[in-house]
Amino acid sequence: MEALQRGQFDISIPDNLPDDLAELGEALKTLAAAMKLQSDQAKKLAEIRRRINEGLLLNDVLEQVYESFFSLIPYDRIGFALLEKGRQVVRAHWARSESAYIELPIGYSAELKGSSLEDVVLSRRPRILGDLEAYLEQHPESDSTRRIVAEGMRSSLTCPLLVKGQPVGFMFFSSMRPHTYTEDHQDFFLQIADQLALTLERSRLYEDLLRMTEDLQKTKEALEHEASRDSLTDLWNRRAILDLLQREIARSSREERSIAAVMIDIDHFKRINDRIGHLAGDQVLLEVTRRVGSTLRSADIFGRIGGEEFLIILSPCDKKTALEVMERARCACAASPVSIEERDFDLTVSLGAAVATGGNVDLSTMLKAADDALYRAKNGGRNRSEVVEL
Ligand code: GH3
Ligand code: MG
Ligand code: MG
Repeated sequence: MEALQRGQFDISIPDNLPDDLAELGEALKTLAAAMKLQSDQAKKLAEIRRRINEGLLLNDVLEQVYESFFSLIPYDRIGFALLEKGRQVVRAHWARSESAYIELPIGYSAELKGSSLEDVVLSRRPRILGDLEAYLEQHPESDSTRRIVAEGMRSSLTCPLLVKGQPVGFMFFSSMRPHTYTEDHQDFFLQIADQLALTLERSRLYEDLLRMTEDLQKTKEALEHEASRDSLTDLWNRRAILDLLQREIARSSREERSIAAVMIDIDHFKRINDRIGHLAGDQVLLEVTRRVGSTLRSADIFGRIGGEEFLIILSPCDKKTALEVMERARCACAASPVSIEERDFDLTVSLGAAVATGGNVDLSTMLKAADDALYRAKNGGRNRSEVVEL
């Protein structure tokens, strides 16, 4: 009795006791065996509770279920399905099986109404099917049973998952042997059902939240992209490129680096527009974007500040480098005519740059200087590069 109180269930009874004491001894041994079974099951349940509680992601929780339930409920396959669309549809969400193939795949869905699962929902009790082949003969319309039988399963225990009394889904235990499940298995499941349902629901909500956060992030990035990009060329738009220039000016004066702002303007663009129309003019703008872009490095910042005017920010960049970059861009544009609707058009651009090497410049000084340089390039005959040093 003392040993039993200490939780030691392997008790020994001395031999050669008087009959009545020997009878009591046998009774104590039976009691000890029953207590040991109960204690083992309580430990296993506690272990399962601990393990399913650890998972935050649905799949982790389900993996834990697959790994740990076996000690209490035998199975060759576990499936998990969620009720969707106002509880009208059951959708297979997860499955693990010892069988070589899965006939009832994840994503498989069926109407709850009229299915045998509806009874499980209504009774709110786990249901045992001891012989799935016999069940299929009686219910040939049950597609899910047909699939499970094709996977080699012969008996099943279907458990409803309830949160605050409302069904949220099902856990399916299946065995390759018929008549695997008993009332004990039903009872084991019921002991853990509430917590399991809550944990699964919690992780499902958590995953919904993760997905929503991800979607929001993507929408935010798309909006930011849209707000800062030029819709025709996908270059930085006027607002963005001027913001970037402001930031780069501040940074270069902090780090005592040189910086160049290069303005590019297409020569006689009005003529192109007048001759071939506005839409074809847009093609020319795209061609200039491609040609100039192909001469730049990834660190160079390229934007469109107006109709046929572009801006490039280079940093660090002295006068010599600025001129090299400008000439490369100019030559790329003038290299060959642009052909639109089977007609060739000569394409040239004029470039004007402001280069600041000593710091202490501001945005408007820089833009004004670049504009002056561009004006000189136009006046000097176009298809030229001019640089103003600040
Ligand atoms: P230059 O710069 O050599 O002095 O002559 P230009 O003809 O290019 O100069 P101007 O700035 O007078 O004309 C620019 C023209 O660009 C005016 C307008 O018709 C056209 N333009 C402005 N924005 C767009 C646009 O988004 N698409 C098209 N197709 N044309 C545009
Ligand atoms: Mg212009
Ligand atoms: Mg122009």
